[in-house]
Amino acid sequence: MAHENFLVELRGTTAVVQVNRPKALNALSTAVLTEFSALLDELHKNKTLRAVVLTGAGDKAFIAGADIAEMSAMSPVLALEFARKGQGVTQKIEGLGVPVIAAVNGYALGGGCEIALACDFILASTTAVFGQPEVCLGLITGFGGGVRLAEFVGWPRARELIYSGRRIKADEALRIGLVNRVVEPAQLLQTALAVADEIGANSPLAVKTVKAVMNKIRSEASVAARLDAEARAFSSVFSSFDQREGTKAFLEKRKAQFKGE
Ligand code: DAK
Repeated sequence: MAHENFLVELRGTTAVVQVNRPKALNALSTAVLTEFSALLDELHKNKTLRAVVLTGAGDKAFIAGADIAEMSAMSPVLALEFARKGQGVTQKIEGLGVPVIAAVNGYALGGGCEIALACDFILASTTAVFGQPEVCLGLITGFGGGVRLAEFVGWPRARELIYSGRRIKADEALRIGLVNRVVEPAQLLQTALAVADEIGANSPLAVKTVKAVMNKIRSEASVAARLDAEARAFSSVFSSFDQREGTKAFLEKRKAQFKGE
């Protein structure tokens, strides 16, 4: 299948996918997102694949964000559709049966950073620049970036980056845990392919299963853990005097005499 905004190349068992819209620094328009979604469906069907490396064409940008020109004229209804389309792409990346490695070779801003965050992990070149500058444009993150950024760097750092819209370079991204490794630009693809080969040498079934289970645990654990913590806290008061006194007092239609124990 021919792609208008992507270059796709098979290197052994790894698909190297380049977002290729140089005139807009690979910004994500509706057309790019639609094509991206179809491309991920195609990759999903390829049973010989063991990994995907996602990068940007050219040496300037991974993805410079969602398409600002398109967003400038969007109604709230279209914005919702756009956000859903972008979220659909991030979910398909997470749902792919093989790991997706983001090889960030330049600007990864806004929606571009969010796409990198949806990948299994991020490798970066020394020229990479990350940021969530949506608030500088009167926007907010739309492709699930807030939550995923917090998973990578923790809530306080994510808040600071998202509220300030500040851009950070590769060395800071490495320090705060946003990226796993930083290499020279000329080494980036080669490094990503080497990691992909390492993964590809393992049981595809085991890798697929562990990717799925890690994503499942990640998305469910917070809710499950919260519910569990709540249930345990609820149960813990049942060994107290106050619980017995409070419920008893209600049934006896009198004011409870609590002891705080
Ligand atoms: N969209 C559209 N075009 C873009 C673009 C973008 N995000 N980024 C760059 N371009 C275009 C530029 O307009 C320019 O086009 P021409 O003027 O040549 O026609 C061309 O790419 C080259 O860019 P520059 O001339 O600006 O290149 P520089 O090297 O000087 O600067 C830069 C590179 C990356 C620093 C600069 O282009 C820049 O600041 N770009 C914008 C980066 C940015 O703010 N990205 C975040 C966008 S906001 C939501 C869904 C999604 C999102 C939000 C909400 N919902 C629906 C709820 C996501 C939002 C975002 O991603």
